[in-house]
Amino acid sequence: METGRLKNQKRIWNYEQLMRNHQQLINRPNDAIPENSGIISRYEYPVITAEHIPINWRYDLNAASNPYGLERIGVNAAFNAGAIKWNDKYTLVVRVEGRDRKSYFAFADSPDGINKFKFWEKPLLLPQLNDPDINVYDMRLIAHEDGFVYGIFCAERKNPDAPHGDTSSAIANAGIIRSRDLKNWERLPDLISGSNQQRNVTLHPEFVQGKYALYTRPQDGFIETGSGGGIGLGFIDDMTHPEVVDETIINQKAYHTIYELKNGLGPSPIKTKEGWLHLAHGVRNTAAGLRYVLYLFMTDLRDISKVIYQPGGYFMAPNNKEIVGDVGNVLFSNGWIADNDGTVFIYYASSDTRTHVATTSVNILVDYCKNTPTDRLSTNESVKSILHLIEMNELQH
Ligand code: M1P
Repeated sequence: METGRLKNQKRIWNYEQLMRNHQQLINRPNDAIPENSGIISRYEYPVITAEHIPINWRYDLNAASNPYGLERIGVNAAFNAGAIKWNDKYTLVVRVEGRDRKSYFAFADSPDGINKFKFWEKPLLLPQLNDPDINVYDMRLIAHEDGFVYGIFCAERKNPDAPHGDTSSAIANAGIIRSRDLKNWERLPDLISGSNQQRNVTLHPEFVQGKYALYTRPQDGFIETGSGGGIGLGFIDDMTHPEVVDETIINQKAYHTIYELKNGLGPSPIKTKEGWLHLAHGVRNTAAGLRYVLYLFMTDLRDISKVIYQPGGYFMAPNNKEIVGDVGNVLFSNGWIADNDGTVFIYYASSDTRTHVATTSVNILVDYCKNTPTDRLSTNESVKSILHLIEMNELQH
């Protein structure tokens, strides 16, 4: 018979309590916190965390084989979610990262985009190519006008040319799946492009002159951008042979900006009357490591390679609790949903750990893009923008 501390440990196993706590977490009300800037509302709690992962994905519920009620397959983080409105539900494909550092995809949905996000029955088992994925992450979901929903994600494998003893060099490329029901997925070949490394790839939702238009982020190295410096745009004739041609950089990294080191597109753009609205992340280096913030820009409706508005600075940066996590000082977004009434739900992750929502509207985002001064790349130009605003305000009195 077990006595003392061991006996107490056995008492911890309480399946009902575990389920109750989990339900409470999922049903916890989440209040909006409007920001003084007027641009977005954040929410009190993240919408999805590692703790939201279903109990039966983590615990062996058989008391005989799990007498101590231990968690068998732990989750490290639940973040960087792609998003789509599907059957009237706000549906996310979440990057779930196990404690073994392998990420996988799992769908979750909510009736209102903010509350009660609940995972589907099982995580997604991705169809594999001949060269299996070692890790996958950051899926964008795109309802394309061809009738398919595409899932474009980063598929990572060890660099076969890494020198002996180098166990970390990797090759990242864009993996592609498509579906008509979000349940049955067809795997297409990985992206064929002129670049060694592709992350942050997503598809434009409409055909452009009969072709698929793809946003890319070519890089020379897994971490180093090298000569590939920004968000690219290229074209594909046939998604079953996804070779991107005419890839050009449409949004560049630049010295002493929030995207000095690198940038990358988030989700696919939202169509507005005044242009395509884009959400991206910008990265700069600091003494404390990389800092990832979110920014917006708009492109022309007729020429999607032309940036027509780009507000200076960031749109959202990690704040308070968001700064801390597995990879600190990071905001990242690869999913947003624009509702028919113009409400926009921005699903963003903080510090590679958890998923949040921020809400705003298409009108506010367009106004923000059109009327926030651009970054004119020097401190004096920034002061001139402030002086101009003060002058304009003086005219009000
Ligand atoms: O750790 C921050 C982010 O780093 C990568 O983004 P990028 O390719 O732009 O540097 C990705 O691994 C992303 O998942 C991660 O959130």
